[in-house]
Amino acid sequence: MFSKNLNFVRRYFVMSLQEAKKIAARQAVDEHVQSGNLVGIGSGSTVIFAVERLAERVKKEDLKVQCVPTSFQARELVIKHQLPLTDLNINPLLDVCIDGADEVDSNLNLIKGGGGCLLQEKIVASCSKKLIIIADYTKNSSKLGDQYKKGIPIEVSPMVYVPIQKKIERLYGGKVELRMAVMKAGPVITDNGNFILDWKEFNQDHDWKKINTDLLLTPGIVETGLFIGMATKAYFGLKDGSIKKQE
Ligand code: ABF
Repeated sequence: MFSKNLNFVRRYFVMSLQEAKKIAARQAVDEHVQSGNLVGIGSGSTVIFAVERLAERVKKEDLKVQCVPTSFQARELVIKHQLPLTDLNINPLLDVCIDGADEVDSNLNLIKGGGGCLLQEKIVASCSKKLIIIADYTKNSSKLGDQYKKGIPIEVSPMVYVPIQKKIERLYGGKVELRMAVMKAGPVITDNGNFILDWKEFNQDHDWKKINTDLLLTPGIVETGLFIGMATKAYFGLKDGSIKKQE
């Protein structure tokens, strides 16, 4: 009986979370993508709904778009939906990038990279006129670290991950862990052949802009999952089926 109830609660929660992602994604695509646009395609589960909506509009409205993916997953998604692919060397400035996030604070600062695609995500976002974030209600927080407990992802060169781990812990505190693959078979390797460190239990009152700049000056740190001052607007699907917009 207890496990039946638990399953019901779990199913309801999962479904409503999926629904929350879906409504945010569809609304963002409808409000920010126009025919002729070059669109950056983020990674993660929420972006799947955005690409589905794009494909739907291409069929229904004869919308013309070209897409730049931020990961292998995003590229596969674009191909599956038969959307035209392009890249930043052909089209260096995109109209909009639509992407998910692990956490969004009240100043629209983000933690991204839970899926390990932070480098490409930041590159594509930095080449876009607008970065539109789509997420469910669990991603909305007041301070970075309030919601997302898996840490701030930092992509590093494999040859220097231990010195970087130690340096971050010494300078800023917290715990820095090497991200391992499922069953701890070995470290996660990014699409760019690097490792990922997850910086956990950090002080939430850091000056994130400064920390991000300092980290990026460290040889061996390729990119951080701190997206500071980059997002234009965020769409959060809420439990009651409404959407919260933040800009
Ligand atoms: C990527 O996917 C990220 O940077 C973030 O880690 C994640 C969000 O995933 P989801 O949409 O599945 O919550 O965009």
